[in-house]
Amino acid sequence: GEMEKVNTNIVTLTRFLTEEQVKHQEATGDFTLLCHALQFSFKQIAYYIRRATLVNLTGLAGSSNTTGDDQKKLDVISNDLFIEIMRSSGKCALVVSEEEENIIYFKDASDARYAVACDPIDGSSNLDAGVSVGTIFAIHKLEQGSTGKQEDILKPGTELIAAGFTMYGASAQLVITMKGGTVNGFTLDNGVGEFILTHPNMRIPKKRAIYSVNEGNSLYWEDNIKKYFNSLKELQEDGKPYSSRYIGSMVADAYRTLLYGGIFAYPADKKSPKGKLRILYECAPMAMVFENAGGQAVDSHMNRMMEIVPEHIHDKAGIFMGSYDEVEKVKSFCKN
Ligand code: AHM
Ligand code: MG
Repeated sequence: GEMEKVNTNIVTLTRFLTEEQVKHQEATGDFTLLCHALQFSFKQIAYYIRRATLVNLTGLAGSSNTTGDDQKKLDVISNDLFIEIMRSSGKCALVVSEEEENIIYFKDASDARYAVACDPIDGSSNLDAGVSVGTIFAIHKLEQGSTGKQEDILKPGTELIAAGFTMYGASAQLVITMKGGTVNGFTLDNGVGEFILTHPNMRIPKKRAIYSVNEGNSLYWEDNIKKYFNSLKELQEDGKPYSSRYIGSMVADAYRTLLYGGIFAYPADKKSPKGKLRILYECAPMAMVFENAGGQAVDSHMNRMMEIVPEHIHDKAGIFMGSYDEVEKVKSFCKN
């Protein structure tokens, strides 16, 4: 038979980053090296998640407790891996992690020019069931002359140099965007251990009748939020109500929303007046991805998420993000 046509012009994340670097004459290569370190941490985390599932199923773990505790350790392992990889990159002056109460400063990285915020495993309540989880990251540049201080990370999303996430699903999917740039998606080819560009220039559909929210919280929602979600359950112009999809892993819900369109929400409510999701390493980086893909992201006051300035590193916000038109719709209900 005819020889199968094989695509030999493959864009790996490494190639992609190198080509991006060449476009910026002032680039020193530091950012590229930081991204290399980042992608290595994602590969490591992906590997551990995959193994943990197996270890759990077969009871091969070194401890007697093969369920809860081992899985919980994944949070810790991923956090430790991430921090060590950032430290050893030499390009990162400080890290904020969901798993760490305080900022971690890397004093040895004296010429590091970046600060990274990260949720190493987001959606960890899903780990035991083998449901997709993810890592979210956000990269800031240090202020001129700074060797790393709190102000270098307590900045709004509009200041981000780059942001994105990796979803550990049937395959690991890495989505990255840079300031003023496009959104690009890469799939981890486990065979060669490389992230391959599979989703260049991702654009979120302008609208889609899918909503993603923990409806179990609706008792605590403000009235306008209730009205908005109730309106989605009525017949729309096409004669059908919206569909509901909720995984409970922000990265997985966001990734689906990015591809299919729709809206993802975690509103602030009477029980959690500041919302649940964290600004620095959950809301802002996701907002940057959604905006650069042509969508929108706002907080519970319908203010642009990218402009919210956190006071503390673990500050939270309500969030609505998704297709441009879907966010317009929630604004029409909730804007006062
Ligand atoms: P985590 O960082 O402790 O895993 O919590 C964040 C997760 C998000 O991934 C997800 O969107 C949300 O919490 C789900 O919360 P809930 O279980 O309240 O619906
Ligand atoms: Mg989280």
